[in-house]
Amino acid sequence: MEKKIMLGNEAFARGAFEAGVKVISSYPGTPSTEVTEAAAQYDQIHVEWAPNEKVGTEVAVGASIGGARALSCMKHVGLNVAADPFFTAAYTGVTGGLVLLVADDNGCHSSQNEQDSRYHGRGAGVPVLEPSNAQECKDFMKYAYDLSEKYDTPVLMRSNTRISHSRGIVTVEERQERELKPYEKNIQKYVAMPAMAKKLHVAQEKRLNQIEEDSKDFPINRMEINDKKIGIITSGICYQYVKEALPNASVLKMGIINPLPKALIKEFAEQVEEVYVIEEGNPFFEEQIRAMGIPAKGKGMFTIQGEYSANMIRKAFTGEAPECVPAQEDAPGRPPLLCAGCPHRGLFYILGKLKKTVMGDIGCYTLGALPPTSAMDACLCMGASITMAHGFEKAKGKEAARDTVAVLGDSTFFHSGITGLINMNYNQATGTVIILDNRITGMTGHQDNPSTGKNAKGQEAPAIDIAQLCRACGVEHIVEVDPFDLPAVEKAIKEETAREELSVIITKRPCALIVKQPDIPHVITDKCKNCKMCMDIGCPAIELENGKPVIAAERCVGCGLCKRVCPFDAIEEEVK
Ligand SMILES: Cc1ncc(C[n+]2csc(CCOP(=O)(O)OP(=O)(O)O)c2C)c(N)n1
Repeated sequence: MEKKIMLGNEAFARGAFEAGVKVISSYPGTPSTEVTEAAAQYDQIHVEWAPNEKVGTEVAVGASIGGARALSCMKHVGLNVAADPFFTAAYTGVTGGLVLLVADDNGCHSSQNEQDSRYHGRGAGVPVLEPSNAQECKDFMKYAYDLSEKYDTPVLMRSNTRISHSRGIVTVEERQERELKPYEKNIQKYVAMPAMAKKLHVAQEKRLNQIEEDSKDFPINRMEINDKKIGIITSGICYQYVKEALPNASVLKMGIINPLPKALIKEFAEQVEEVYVIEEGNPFFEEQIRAMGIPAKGKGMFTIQGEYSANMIRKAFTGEAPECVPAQEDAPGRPPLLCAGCPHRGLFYILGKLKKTVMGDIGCYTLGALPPTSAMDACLCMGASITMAHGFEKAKGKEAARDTVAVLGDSTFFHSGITGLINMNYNQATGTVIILDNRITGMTGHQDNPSTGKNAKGQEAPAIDIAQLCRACGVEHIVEVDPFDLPAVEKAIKEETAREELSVIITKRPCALIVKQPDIPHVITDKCKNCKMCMDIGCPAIELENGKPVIAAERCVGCGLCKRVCPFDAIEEEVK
């Protein structure tokens, strides 16, 4: 058997491959994205990017009804978007095995919150599995499909940033090809209307109870009895921290985390003197274990915030922790910035200059909120820019809201912006929506989307024309501009926000990382009056040297935006 070093997410994909999965439909979201990207390398699997997580989940449900093993992957907040099909699929159950993979982000490395998906699994009443290393990512995936088919239920596979993004040695095996399970019409099972749903709910509760009872024998749980003074109940990445910090402690490592393997927990608690629960996030295990009458300690010692570490656990138990090398105190702060050459920069420069109120959204462009452009007022969740701008207008009245615009990216528009735009048209809004079409899903690492002309496997696909789509949503006034053509951007914003009707501005320029600029760096000449206007665009290639701006040639991609904002023609292309 071959061994490979794999990222947790690659191992999940390998597990799906070996389990004979046929259909994967996902929406990107850090830290889950690479599962779908890695799976797209396998010819035997149909892999697609869906426009959002609800669509991806429903495609997977359809594939499962059709008899195939299916998967949908998403980040934690994506599960909110998919919650509607997810909660009811938990009633209907499956034909082919169905797994939803959700990756949490403890520590908010790349997310707007630290939402704990375990509650969704419990709320929906489905089994939740949580691996603790790359090998388990692969093995648990295969186990999840067996569970799904055995108990007729979707399974939630829970990961997080550390599990998804760390590498480990994985033993790979052959794919087990699976015949499609025959489709049989069964409206009692698949038509979730009230009369059926009541019965389905009863069946769902029964199977969950059965899973709980059987879970004491699941090989994915492990009891390690060592020193009996300290007994730790844990799962996932925290297991690794515990083993490093307290190698002599007794540990119950749970692989299934909903329903909790209660019989094992009881058996473990009886064997150790003190029970501790170590889990990142909320006291999900602790509260349930305490409700079993076990006086477990947990959040009294540990925070619900951020990520844990071996050091933090060692310190909590022994009062001591090895010295960490402190961060260099005088190291300069490095706030995140739009890339050099990013097309979004031109738009935010003008929005800042015009002092617009900007209802923002999630994508690379959220960085427009930070200095020096400081051109964003709110950012909530994907698609919310359009709907927040609409609510703002309805609250304040059309005149007072005239200086307000919504700003969102192309992928975000497809994800959940379209319905907001339809709502604006239907409810007679007069505002302006700006769609930043950089022809890619930039923030999550360049996934294709319905307007890029390519599918998840990199093959040609139909490309939706965003302007036509907006027109079909009822918008009559649509302007397309190059975001680096600053006078045109300014004109469009002024004219469209002055309008009495709803309008859309589409800024069109590909992401600087997909279309290489000519690569001719710019230089600042003697004509420079040190007005520092070029610093206002926040380009990472422009810095101050002895109080004067200079362009760092190694970072400059030659986009020329600085040249366009310089009032003294002091920026020129470098002649080599
Ligand atoms: C519900 C949800 N799903 C996924 C994500 C992850 N995510 C953040 S922004 C984004 C898309 C960004 O692409 P786009 O709108 O095209 O803007 P760009 O980054 O290219 O500027 C994604 C997928 C998220 N934050 N929330």
